[in-house]
Amino acid sequence: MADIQRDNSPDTTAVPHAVHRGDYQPPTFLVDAVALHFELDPAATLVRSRLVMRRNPLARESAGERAAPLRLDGESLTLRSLRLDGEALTADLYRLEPDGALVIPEVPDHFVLEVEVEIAPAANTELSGLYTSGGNYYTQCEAEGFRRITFFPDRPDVMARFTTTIVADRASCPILLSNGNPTEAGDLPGELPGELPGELAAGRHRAVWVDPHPKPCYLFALVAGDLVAVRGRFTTRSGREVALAIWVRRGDEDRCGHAMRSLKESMRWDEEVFGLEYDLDVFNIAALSDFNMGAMENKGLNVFNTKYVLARPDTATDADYQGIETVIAHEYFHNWTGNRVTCRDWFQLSLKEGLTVFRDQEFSADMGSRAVKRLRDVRGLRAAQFPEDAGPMAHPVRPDSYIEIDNFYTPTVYQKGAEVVRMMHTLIGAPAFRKGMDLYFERHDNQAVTIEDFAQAMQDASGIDLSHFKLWYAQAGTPEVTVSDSYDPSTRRYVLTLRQSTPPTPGQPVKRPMPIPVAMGLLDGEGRELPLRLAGENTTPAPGTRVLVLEEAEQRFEFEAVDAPPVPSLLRGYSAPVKLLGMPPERLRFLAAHDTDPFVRWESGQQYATGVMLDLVARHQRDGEAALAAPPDAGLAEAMAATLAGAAADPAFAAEALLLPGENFVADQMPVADPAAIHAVREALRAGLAARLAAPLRDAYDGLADDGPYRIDGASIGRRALRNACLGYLALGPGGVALARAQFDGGRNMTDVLAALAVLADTDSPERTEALAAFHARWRDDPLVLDKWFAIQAMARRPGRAAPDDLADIRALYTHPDFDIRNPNRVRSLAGSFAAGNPDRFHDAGGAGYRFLADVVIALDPLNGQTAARMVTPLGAWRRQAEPRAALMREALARILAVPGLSRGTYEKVSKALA
Ligand code: B3K
Ligand code: ZN
Repeated sequence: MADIQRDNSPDTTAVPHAVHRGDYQPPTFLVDAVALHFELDPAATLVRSRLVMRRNPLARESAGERAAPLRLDGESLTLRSLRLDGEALTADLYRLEPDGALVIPEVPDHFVLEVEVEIAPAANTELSGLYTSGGNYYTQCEAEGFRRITFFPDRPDVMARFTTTIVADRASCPILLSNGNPTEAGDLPGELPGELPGELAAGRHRAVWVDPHPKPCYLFALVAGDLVAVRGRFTTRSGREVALAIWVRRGDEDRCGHAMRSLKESMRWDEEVFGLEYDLDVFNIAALSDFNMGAMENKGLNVFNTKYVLARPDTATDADYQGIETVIAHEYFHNWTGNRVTCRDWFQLSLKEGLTVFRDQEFSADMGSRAVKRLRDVRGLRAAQFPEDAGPMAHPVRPDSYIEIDNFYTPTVYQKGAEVVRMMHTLIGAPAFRKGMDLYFERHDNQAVTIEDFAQAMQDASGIDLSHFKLWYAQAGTPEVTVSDSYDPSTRRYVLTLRQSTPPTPGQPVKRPMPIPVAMGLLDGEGRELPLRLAGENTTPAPGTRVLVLEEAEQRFEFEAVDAPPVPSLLRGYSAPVKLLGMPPERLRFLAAHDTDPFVRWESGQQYATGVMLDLVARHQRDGEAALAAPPDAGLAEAMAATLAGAAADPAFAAEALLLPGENFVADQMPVADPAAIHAVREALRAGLAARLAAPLRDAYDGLADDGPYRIDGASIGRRALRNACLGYLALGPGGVALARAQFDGGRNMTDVLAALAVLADTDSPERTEALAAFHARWRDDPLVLDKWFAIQAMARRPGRAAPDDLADIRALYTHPDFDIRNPNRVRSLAGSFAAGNPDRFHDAGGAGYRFLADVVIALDPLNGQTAARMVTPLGAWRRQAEPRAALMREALARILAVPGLSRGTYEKVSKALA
């Protein structure tokens, strides 16, 4: 072995540079097989790798040029030894680059490279690569974490077969997991094909895992430690027996039932809907509490944030249960959309993420209420993706460049990406979409491909030209569709005119018209569907929904044989991720009451309420508090009363319809936001509605009381949601605090307890103090529940209390003994919930909210750049605020940017926000 010991920590003084999509080159070298050997130790883990490599025949090397050198990515690795075809390499035969890469100038066309590195998992606070959490070992490699484990071509288009040997202390690490199938385990050292010889110390044991499926290194995983399994079985429809296991810390076994059920349902659903079966003998899920995101789809060994695994009625809300179902499904579905067929490069990220979100949305829709699922997904899109599209980080679903790829796991790539897939599904129809999926797997199994390849499969399977449609992947920004229409009773002709435009975004000043599928129907004055026939069509008019495609900047759609003046119902099911403008309030009210499409019913009610709120904000800006004294808008109050009266038919839907649009959503509809006025208006409107509807709200609340056993089915969830929506209003009236307190004390599940606590937290009462203290005392040792305690207080806004006092209380949570900046869930609970969920206090005109967020980012960045960068987002929206807020937000950003050695991700977010 060469006597070398070199550290390649990244050079933090270099100015980060951007990677461009157009610069893609195929890999110079391929890895056919990799054998990894880990000797686990918290301070000094040895990683030996044996790579069977060859030059890529497809790599471009211009004639006459010398054969390209071998370049392997690496970061924060200590190189111990290096052998090429069995020969130790002396220091003059390789070099370590400033970015951490290992370069070997001279290599043959085929060779075996053996590398030994040392890493320090316990010191890894970035939670990327191999790290420890609670004494156990976990990995996270997507997007570029594998290079923090060993030297490797860390890019998704290098797919290799992995064999992994893990050696560890048996007492502290009884469980050793990796990708693929387990082959051997035991105390004794042994020689396996492809494995490096190693000395095994006493008390240590080992396990060998073989993954038969070639995969990119971002899907590598290792989990080791003292874990217990909750087990299950699944038989695939072709008869493969799969052993399922969810690995958690001792004591959490009774919280895994819902995750296990969700997993089995996902496996069944993917077989039934897409014909996709699981392809290994085991499927493992490991859950831990220190995790940068929700979960990770590593082949055969998914790693999960405990938030998306652990649930018991007394610890988890209905929303948590639904989140678990969705995320378990999402990661499982990646086994085909992401793992078997993966991305050629990270610009194609939405190839796997948009498609897999679409799949998990469809799964959840099939498991519960399709209508409620859809409107919630749309609300999520508008809460996160629309602001992104309107802000400094706006980017196409397939971005053109990035500085830090971790910054591009965005609502645009995920949620808007899913909407783009959904539009294809709408345009070509479900049967052709299924054929397109089959063709995609037939063509590309075990390949790393592009978004074009996916669209091509859909085009070839459907015969529908999607070339214009692909603009959705390239053009950023949210299109705005304006509607106008006219009806001529003498000719019975109805003309619908739709216009579209997309605002400019950074780097894309001029936009082209997009192909926008508009699912629509026409209603007569009684709310009946009118038969539809476009001029020139030779068909019998048929009632119901049809899809128009708006492709030009402006298009007329002329309908014939329309017997009555119609009301158009547009974007049914939210058929495209656009903003619809130009619907007058009386039509919105009509549609909210009568449309046959539940999405349009909900949406029209929300748009109507938004209009009412925007009017009130304008009046508040003009007349001050006096504007709020008037009783609530009669149309809104009547709509709410009607919702309550008909709530029994669909409580979950009624609960959604009762909620007023959120403050951030209303702010997004204004050219310049006014957070304080929006908050005042929304609260006044809520109080007015609560007073006006006190009796029916109370009747509904009492009527929904449930003494039966806790159930997590759709009907029970809907009833709890409706009851808690009523509580939100009742709390504002006389006796409201006592009602919430009683629910808090008597609540038999976390959904009801937390809803009551949230209500109390927004009051200035002794009940608030007592309830928060009681909650803390009961749950102080339960991290996931304690996260809720932090979040509720971070989002609290007490009427009549001075802003500095509220902000001081929130800031005090940062120094609370239970706050831990190293735990991303805790950081998100406090700082993330505050910035996104408490707009009035975050946008405090004194700037204290901005300063707090900047302080968190600055403290977190050196420990965990990825999570720090995510926290920057709310500050980037300064252009949407008036002075003095805009200047104070810029000041907070500038203070972050001035910190030396900023992580690449935080640097990118902050510098783009200030550009
Ligand atoms: N693919 C992962 C996300 C990885 C994020 C890396 N910064 C989880 C998912 O989307 O399923
Ligand atoms: Zn995903």
